[in-house]
Amino acid sequence: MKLNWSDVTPKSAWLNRRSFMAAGVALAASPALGLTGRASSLSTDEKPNSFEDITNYNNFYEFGTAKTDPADYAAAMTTDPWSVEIAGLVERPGNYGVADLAPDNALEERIYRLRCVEAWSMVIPWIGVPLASVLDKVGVQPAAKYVSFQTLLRPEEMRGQAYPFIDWPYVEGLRLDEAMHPLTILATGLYSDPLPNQNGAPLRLVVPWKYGFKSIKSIVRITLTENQPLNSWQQLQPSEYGFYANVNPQVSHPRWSQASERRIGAGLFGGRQETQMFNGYADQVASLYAGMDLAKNY
Ligand SMILES: Nc1nc2c(c(=O)[nH]1)N[C@H]1C(S)=C(S)[C@@H](COP(=O)(O)O)O[C@H]1N2
Ligand SMILES: [Mo]
Repeated sequence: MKLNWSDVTPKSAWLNRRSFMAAGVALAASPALGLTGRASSLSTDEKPNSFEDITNYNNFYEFGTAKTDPADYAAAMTTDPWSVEIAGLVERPGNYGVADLAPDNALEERIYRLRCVEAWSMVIPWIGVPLASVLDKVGVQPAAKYVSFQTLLRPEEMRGQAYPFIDWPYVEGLRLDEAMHPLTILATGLYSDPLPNQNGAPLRLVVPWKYGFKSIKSIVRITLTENQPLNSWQQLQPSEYGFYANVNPQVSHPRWSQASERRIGAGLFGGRQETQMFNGYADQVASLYAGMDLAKNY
C-alpha cells in the first residue's frame, strides 16, 4: 500500500512511519522520534511531486536519453547484491554493503527541490543518510580534498551503455566541504519505497543546491582524492558544464537561460517559476563559495 501526501495526519507521525516502512522497520522502533526535528529544518514545505512523476520522468542515460527510458528499462539492473567500494584517502577502505552505509536506524527523510540543468524541477521526498555520516564511518585522511563517485558499469543490464556518448561509467565529484555539508545525502528510498531503479537504486547522491546531474545514481565506488576529479558532463562538454554546477539563475547555460524553471506536474500554465540562487538553499551554502567568481566556476 502506498501512502499519499493527502493521507497525512498528523504529518510528523507519518514522516516517521513512512521512513521506517521503507526500511522495513516496525513503528515501534522509537529512535525514529529523533527524525522529524532534524528532517524538517532541512526539508522544504513545498508540495512533493507525485510518486508517479518522480518515477516516470527521469534522467538516467545508462538506460537511454528519453525521460521515460529509465522507467521502461532500469528494472533490468540487478541491485542486490550490491557493494560500494570506498577507496583512496580514507582510514578504512573496503567494500561496504548498503546497510553498512545507510543502516535502518539512521535513515532520515529530506524533502528537497531537484533542479535539472535542463530547466525543469521537482520536489522529492527522499529517505537517506547524510553523506558526512558515511565519510565519518570510513575516516577521511587529512590530505583528502575531494570526493569522487562512480556509477555501476554493466552494459549487459544498462542498454544505454552501448552508446558511448558518455565515457561510461558515469562519474561525479564534490569538494570535501560540499560532501560534508548537512544537506548532502546518500538516498536509499523515496516516499514509502526503497529507491526505484530509475531513481538510482540502491544508493544515490543528492546535492540539492546543484544541478541534478551532480546527484549521481547507483553508486559503486566512492574515492577520496587530493585532486579535483572529473565529472561526466564536464568531460563531455566543458564549455557548457563545469565542476561546481551550482544552481544559479544569473549564469545562463550557453544555449538557454537558467532564470526560470518548469515545475513538473504543475500543469501547462501553472508550471513556470523563477529559479532561486543555489536552488533556494543559499542561506545554508552560499558561504561555501565566498570570494569565488560563480560565473567562472559554473
Ligand atoms: N548515473 C547517472 N546519474 C545521474 C544521471 C545519469 O544519467 N546517470 N542523470 C542526472 C540528472 S541530469 C538528473 S536531473 C538526476 C535526475 O534524478 P531523478 O531521475 O531521480 O529525478 O539524476 C542525475 N544522476
Ligand atoms: Mo539533469
